[in-house]
Amino acid sequence: MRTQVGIVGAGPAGLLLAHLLHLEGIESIVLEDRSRDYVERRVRAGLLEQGTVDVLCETGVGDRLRREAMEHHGIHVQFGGERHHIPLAELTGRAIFIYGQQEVVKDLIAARLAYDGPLLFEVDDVAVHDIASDRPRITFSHDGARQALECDAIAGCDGFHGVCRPAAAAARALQVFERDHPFAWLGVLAEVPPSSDELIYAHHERGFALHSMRSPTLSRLYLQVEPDAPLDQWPDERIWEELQTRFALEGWTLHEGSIVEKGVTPMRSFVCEPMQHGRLFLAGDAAHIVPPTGAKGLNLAVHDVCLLADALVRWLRAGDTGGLERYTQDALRRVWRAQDFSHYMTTLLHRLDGDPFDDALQRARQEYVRRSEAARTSLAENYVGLPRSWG
Ligand code: RFL
Ligand code: PHB
Repeated sequence: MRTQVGIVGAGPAGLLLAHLLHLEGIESIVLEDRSRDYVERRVRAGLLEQGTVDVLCETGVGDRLRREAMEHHGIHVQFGGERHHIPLAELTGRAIFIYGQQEVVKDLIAARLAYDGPLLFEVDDVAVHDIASDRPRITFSHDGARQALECDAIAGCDGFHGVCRPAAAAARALQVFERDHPFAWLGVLAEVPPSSDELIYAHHERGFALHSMRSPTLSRLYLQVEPDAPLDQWPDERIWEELQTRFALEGWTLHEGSIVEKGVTPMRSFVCEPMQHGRLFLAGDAAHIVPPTGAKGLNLAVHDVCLLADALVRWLRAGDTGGLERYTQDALRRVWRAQDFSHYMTTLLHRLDGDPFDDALQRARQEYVRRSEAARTSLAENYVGLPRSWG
């Protein structure tokens, strides 16, 4: 088997890359180790930046998104027993959109299959070879048969636990920048209309809580919990009780409903540099992870593959290697801005259990957000996402 670009992983990064390449007449094959049903049901991100929505709409995969996404012009942050509104659109001229990651994935899979683009689910034992040569290969098993796929380039879009970053690291020294946060998020999906028309990020002495949503009838809620918190310690009643405590505000009610999905996510900040070796290019969570407090991971994955698609097209069409050579540098500019912002939001709003100095800094930062329009504008500018002019 042969193709121009072999893509490992059918998450948002891999599927969008395949789509962008197809629009430019470049062939690719996408290999995914899970089933279609699994990737279409996996509940993860929910918040898309305006720039992400623009990319999906401009490339013809935004029809359902345009109809179903919920456009928000602000968020609430709560601390010290008070709730403060951050009017994102007024401060930045841009909005944010609520539309589940699995809906983006469904739309991209449907688009891929509509033009018979190769997309293989349930592949096993994926490995990449000869990445420093001009004939890199991917080997894998599918339907019981071992296959080899020869490519011009390989895109490692296989998420944080994939095989591509370790393959790059085995071939060259990758520098890793990492911070583990001493807590996790318990996320639930509940069949109850959202109790607020905009997201609420709450800091409470018992820990952080986030109120988000998926639709007019589905709420998405998160609680800061101990890392590796076993789910059986979190029966539904305990979750609602804890949410009620952390969001409590006079004159406001958190509506409860039946919990239909539950999961625990560790909080991690991670970047590997460079994001490439030879003909292997990493994109999205395969190269970097941010804590979800800033809602940046999926948006960064989209930005990476826009850069990568453009660079691959120029190389495969005209032999111009400039974009590929600059890929890491161009992608990391936005990645590090998002790392800083996600770290800021995380330490602004979580229970830190740190030393008194950290707690005092946190209070000073919250006070600054409460009192200064400049602080709120900075938060808003980062939250809605940097404009395209940032590169
Ligand atoms: P993904 O989505 O992990 O996709 C990688 C795909 O590769 C497959 N795979 C392999 N396939 C073949 N061979 C192998 N050896 C393979 N190993 C793995 C996997 O099955 C999978 O299908 O990475 P990608 O495409 O880079 O996308 C990144 C996003 O998924 C991630 O950044 C976001 O979900 C992060 N995130 C958020 N991002 C936002 O922009 N806004 C948000 O509101 C937001 N909220 C969140 C989030 C992530 C969360 N969790 C669960 C981590 C909220 C949560 C709770
Ligand atoms: C979500 O809706 O899943 C969501 C929203 C905002 C975040 C993280 C997750 O910061």
